Amino acid sequence: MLLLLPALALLGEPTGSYGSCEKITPEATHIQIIETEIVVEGKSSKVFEIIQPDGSPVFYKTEGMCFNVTLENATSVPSSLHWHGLLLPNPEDGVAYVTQPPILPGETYTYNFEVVQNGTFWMHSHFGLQEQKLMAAPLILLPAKKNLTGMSLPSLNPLLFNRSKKSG
Ligand SMILES: [Cu+2]
Repeated sequence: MLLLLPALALLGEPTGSYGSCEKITPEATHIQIIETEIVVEGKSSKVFEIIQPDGSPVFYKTEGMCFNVTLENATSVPSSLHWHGLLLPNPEDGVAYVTQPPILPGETYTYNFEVVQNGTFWMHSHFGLQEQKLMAAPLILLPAKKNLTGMSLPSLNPLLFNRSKKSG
């Protein structure tokens, strides 16, 4: 029992070693989670989707900047998004019932912390089987202070991301 105490003490630890990013900022990237429908081999299935205002399923951020995301739960069920593999203050980790209460339908939650790494990651729900129902998307952290001229971003695997929607 005593061995568990140091681990429990880490929950809710304040930011600190990751630099300062204001919790509420007006220029936050608005990410929405929605319910949608896909058709696979002629059969329709209800799934989730993570979308940005421009319709892109891929979220890009640059190392050294603030993450600064407002997540809107536009589904009919509680949820949250986990930023897989990111080094961040524990309260920003996005795991419902572990580091935060779930975001209820129609509500928003703002995540903000300094991006301290680069590479290819992903974001996904840790709530129930939402991840298995496609509440997941690429999350790419571009390197800071590097000349990216002439560099092309990787194209997405069409098998994963060309969804054929039944409607809308
Ligand atoms: Cu994960």
